[in-house]
Order: sequence, then structure tokens, then C-alpha cells
Amino acid sequence: MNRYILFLLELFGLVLPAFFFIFKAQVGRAQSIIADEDNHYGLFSPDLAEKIKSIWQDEGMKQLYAIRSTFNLNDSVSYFLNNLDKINTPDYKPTERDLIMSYVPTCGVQNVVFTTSNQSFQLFDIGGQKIDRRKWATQYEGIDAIFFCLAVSEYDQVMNEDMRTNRLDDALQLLEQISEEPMFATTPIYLFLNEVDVFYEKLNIIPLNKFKPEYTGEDPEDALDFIESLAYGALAKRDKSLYRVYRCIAIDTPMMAEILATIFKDIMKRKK
Ligand SMILES: Nc1nc2c(ncn2[C@@H]2O[C@H](COP(=O)(O)OP(=O)(O)OP(=O)(O)O)[C@@H](O)[C@H]2O)c(=O)[nH]1
Ligand SMILES: [Mg+2]
Repeated sequence: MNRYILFLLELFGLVLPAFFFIFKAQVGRAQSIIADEDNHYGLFSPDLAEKIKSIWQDEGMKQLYAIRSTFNLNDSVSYFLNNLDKINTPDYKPTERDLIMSYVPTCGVQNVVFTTSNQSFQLFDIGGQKIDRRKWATQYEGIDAIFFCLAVSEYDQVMNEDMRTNRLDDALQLLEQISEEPMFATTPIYLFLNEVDVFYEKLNIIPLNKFKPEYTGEDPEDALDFIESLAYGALAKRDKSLYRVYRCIAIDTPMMAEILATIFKDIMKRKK
């Protein structure tokens, strides 16, 4: 976990000097943390932990964090840095929440088998990165449902793969491609419009119409309706009975439990 925090700090260290509102002393601190390689493994020394906390609490850092999407910084940084004291202990054990909050990119295909309501399910978790996509459509004949997660908050972000393609456009294009794939002609698609919390937070700082000039709405609900309308557009050629759309926050466990219970019931009903 420390290495994870360190990686995030390195990212900060790289962009810090570019921002005039970061105090020079903090830049020096960030650079000294990165240079202090002996302390990169195991526990952070108390001195190092204090330096990290001091940078994290800096006003300039808060402003930088608010625009984190401009350099593709993961949203859970604040969670881990706010919990640094708890994590930086010799007997630290990640909680369920810590695991939910950490981003571990799925490489290739993860095969997960689980049981709910006395039914066993097999889930193929497929990484969203471009490199993982080539195998998709050809391998999944005979599946009962597709769960498609689209991060609505990514309207201003670009793909790490080329630092050019807009992430929302890319996701919508992929959704359309899957929706129109003949092999999935009768497979229901459950679309998760995810990261609604990050989306609402971001709208105040990064206007949606800067990236989607055709958007003319005013409040956050209008903005989400607009993104949802784009998703409906991608699904337009599909029969309405073959898709469902949910707005969600994946890290909100009770919310997800409710949505998923409905979905699993729906899948079982369709199987009968
Ligand atoms: N605030 C917030 N964070 C979220 C939400 N959904 C996911 N995250 C965070 O986003 C990160 C990535 O989540 P993952 O589920 O690992 O991402 P993924 O879509 O599987 O990514 P790939 O495996 O690379 O395709 C984690 O740090 C989560 O905590 C959300 O709705 N709100
Ligand atoms: Mg994943």
C-alpha cells in the first residue's frame, strides 16, 4: 500500500513544479521524498510520513487535486492519503473498503465464480484498456448477460494509450460496437453509468460543454441526462427489452447491492 501511495506522490512530484500556486518549499519536500529511495519500501519513517502529510494538506495541492483528471490521476488518492496514519503501521491489514478503493487494472480476463441467492455465476472481468479488447467479441458466445461500466466523469479525459482519444467518446463507441455485435443480438446489456459522484464534483470545475459543445443544459441533472442520452444513442439499434441503464457509484456498497440484486433477478427471469 505504501508503494501505491508513493506512486501517487511521484505523479504529484512530476506535475508539481508546473503549478505556480504550489509553494516552493513543498516542491522541495516532494522532490526529497522521491529521491529518498531507501524509504520507498516497507513503512514510511515518521519524518517521511509527516512530509507527505504536509504536502497533501497544502492549499496548492488541494487545487491541483481538484483538476486531477487533467493528468489522469486516480480518484482514490484522497482516500489513501487521508488514511495514511492508519495504513503506515506495521500491522496494517487492508479492509474491504481499502480494497474497493484501490485501483488495480484488470490485465487480460479475470474469471470470477461466485454464488448469490443460491445461484452460481461465472463472471469474466475484462480489462477496459485497449490492448485487452482484441479478444472480446470472438470469445464470448453463449453468455447470459453483459455488464458494461462507463465512467460518466471521464468526459474531459483522454485515453492513457494514446493521450488523445476522449475516454467518454471511446466508451460510447465501444458500447455501440458491442450493442451491434451479431453474436450479442439476444444478450441483455446492463449499462452502469458509473462515477456519478465524481461527475457532479467535476462539473463545477470543468464545464461539460467545453467538451460537448452540443450540451446546453444548466444543472447537474441536465448534464447526467445528456450523457445518458448519448448512451441511449449508442444502444439505439437494440431492442429496448435487451438493455437496462443504471446510474451508480460503484464504491457505494449498499447502492450497488440494491442494483445488483435487481439485475441478478432479471437475469434469472430471462433464463426461465
Ligand atoms: N469516487 C468513485 N470512485 C470510483 C467509482 N467507481 C470506481 N471507482 C474507483 O475507480 C478505481 C478503478 O476501479 P476499477 O473497478 O478497478 O476499474 P476498472 O474499470 O476495472 O479498470 P480496468 O480494469 O483498467 O478496466 C478504483 O480506485 C475505485 O475505487 C465511483 O463510482 N466513484
Ligand atoms: Mg478492472
